[in-house]
Amino acid sequence: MKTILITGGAGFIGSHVIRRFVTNFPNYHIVNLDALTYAGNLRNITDIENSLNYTFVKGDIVDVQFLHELFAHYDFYGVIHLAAESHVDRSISDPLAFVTTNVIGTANLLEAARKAWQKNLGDHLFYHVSTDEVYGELHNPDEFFLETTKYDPRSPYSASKASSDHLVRAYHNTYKLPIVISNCSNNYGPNHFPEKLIPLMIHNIINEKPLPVYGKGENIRDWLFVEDHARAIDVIFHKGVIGETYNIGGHNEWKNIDLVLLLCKTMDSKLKRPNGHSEKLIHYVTDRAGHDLRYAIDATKLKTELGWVPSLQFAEGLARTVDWYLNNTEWLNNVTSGAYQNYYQEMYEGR
Ligand code: NAD
Ligand code: TDX
Repeated sequence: MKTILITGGAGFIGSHVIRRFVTNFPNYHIVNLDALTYAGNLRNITDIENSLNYTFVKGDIVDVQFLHELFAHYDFYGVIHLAAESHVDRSISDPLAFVTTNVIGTANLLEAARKAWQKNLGDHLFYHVSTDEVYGELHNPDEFFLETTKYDPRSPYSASKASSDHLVRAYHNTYKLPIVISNCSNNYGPNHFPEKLIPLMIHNIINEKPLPVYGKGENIRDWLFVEDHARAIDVIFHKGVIGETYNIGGHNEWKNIDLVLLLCKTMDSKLKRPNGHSEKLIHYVTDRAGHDLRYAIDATKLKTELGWVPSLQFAEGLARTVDWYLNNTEWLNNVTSGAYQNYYQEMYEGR
């Protein structure tokens, strides 16, 4: 039985990765390491929490001593590293938290793996999950991010993720640590914390609150259903070539304002509100500092080399997402009470 460490498994994407691995691979023992920050929520994975091949460990990747002890206790075959501070706006107000978790935390994890695996390094795998934001922003509509695109991170979040990618590659080059990296576009789906565009808009539409669109709403993102990302991670973990990087994306670009309008329309119909009702809530607010214009991934390498393509059309994915939030009001109320209220006020009031 192989034991695999998944970090950040109580978060948005991590919860889908945990569910997929615990369910599909009964011969793996999955250890979920998560610090349960504001973004970590064990309610995301209640359905698998009693599985025999699953263990949850509460812990912080910033604590290197703790990591050494964890690696001494479990004989990990591999690591899938998702734990991170993940929200660009928070990285603008508190950049050091991003350096601490995303840079130092990743360095600690690499060091714990290198030390624990030194006798048979080649028999292990360190999979680092990263973002398309490391490549910077695009202006020309014909341009896409390739695995060979030069890094040009422009926010504290993307700079911290880029640094962590560089550290992972440095451990491969210097110590021969077997690694793979993937850089994915914007995810959406169930369990998405309502600080991010889609769940924030869904939450505000439900509550008939203003819908804060940054700038003119012309920035473009490429959206991928989170279960498709989890499947890509599965494919890359099992079939990816050591030392390689794979881009993951949905080929599904949306201007923010068009996406918000689509959400308004979808939700008006689901909530049996008159057509155009939620659209009136749209409120253009001061732009995000350094707001990247467009991200767009070319995922040809993953398709041709490992056979992965997105499975879900956006209309279906978005309908499933909206239904999930409408059917999980307790989850939504739970994560939007308390500290979220202060966050929301600081981020949006008077903007
Ligand atoms: P998230 O914020 O929803 O979850 C992050 C998880 O990491 C939480 O459960 C949190 O408790 C945990 N965590 C944070 N700091 C920790 C620490 N110091 N020690 C241990 N655990 C800690 O993030 P997400 O959106 O699920 O993103 C997961 C990963 O995927 C991140 O590395 C992110 O950069 C990357 N990514 C995200 C997207 C996206 O669209 N959300 C796209 C591409 C890549
Ligand atoms: O209230 C909002 N209004 C708004 O117009 C919010 C929260 C966002 N936006 C805009 C900013 C972006 O152009 O919507 C777009 C998407 O914003 P986010 O959901 O915050 O995502 P983004 O900044 O694109 O980053 C996401 O994708 C890449 C994730 O948060 C990252 O973790 C991931 O790496």
